[in-house]
Amino acid sequence: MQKPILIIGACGQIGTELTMELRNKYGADKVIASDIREGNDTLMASGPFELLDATNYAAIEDVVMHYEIDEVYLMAAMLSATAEKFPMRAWNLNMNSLFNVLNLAKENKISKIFWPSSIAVFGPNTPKENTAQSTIMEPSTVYGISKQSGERWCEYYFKKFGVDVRSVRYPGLISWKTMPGGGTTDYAVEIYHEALEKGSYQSFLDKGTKLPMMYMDDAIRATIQLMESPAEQLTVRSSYNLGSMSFTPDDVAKSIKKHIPGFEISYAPDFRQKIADSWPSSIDDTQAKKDWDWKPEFDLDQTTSEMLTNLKK
Ligand code: AKB
Repeated sequence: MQKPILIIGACGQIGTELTMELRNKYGADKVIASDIREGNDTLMASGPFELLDATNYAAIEDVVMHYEIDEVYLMAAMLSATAEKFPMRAWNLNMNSLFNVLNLAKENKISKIFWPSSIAVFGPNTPKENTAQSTIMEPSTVYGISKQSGERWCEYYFKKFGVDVRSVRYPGLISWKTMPGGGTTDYAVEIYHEALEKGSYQSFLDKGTKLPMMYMDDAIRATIQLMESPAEQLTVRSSYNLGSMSFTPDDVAKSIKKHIPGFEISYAPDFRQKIADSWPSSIDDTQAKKDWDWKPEFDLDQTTSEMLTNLKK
């Protein structure tokens, strides 16, 4: 029987869908959602919720003890674009929240952790195409530095203390249920909203900026699949490369035009262009495929069709 799960950062873009999917799978009362603020009505009505600051160790420990939590998914984080504006706040949130859950596991108060890393761990010196699991990293953003450090700490806690921590390097994630906030890949969600509302979109990334991306259903499936895999199959305890598709703003625009022929896109790159330019264009996820049978399902046209159909509703 599934033991109770705590999701920290349950009201964000990934947390919302992860919470709903885990509740469908294991039962609503087995999945405790928590965040610094309340989430949307559907999430709030779907099961137990706690207001929780991910940087407060004692508060997390109280919730863990109260609900007899066994697994924690730590989804709270400040993303790349916002982190450039508030470097110390980003470092504080992204690192201290991770230490809090790693230390809870070290003290045997929880037994398994999921922590998200990102393609932002790579930097301008990383080979851009088919970026390998292990390669030059040297991230040049505040967010990337925090994720790269987090990966090192995850592996350290696994090797030194036997902490069962699991992680994937998410690409940009596309979803219609909850908006992303503060990321460089957010254009790939905004574009669908504005295509329906205005018939046009001004992209903050340039026409040819190719980045690794993924539809949210694939991301949620990958996350749960990794968490359910037998520990002895996992050879990576920093974070797994996770691939799906790669596209440019121009590619999305062309895909949208198949549904909305009059759709128009224009380009006004801002400070996020430099962040995007430092990231890979495509990802080699051979290790995830080998270790836990990872297989993406959605390509760009399927994503476009899902996004437009569901947003229209
Ligand atoms: C961001 O754009 O900051 C995130 C990410 C790629 O981790 N979506």
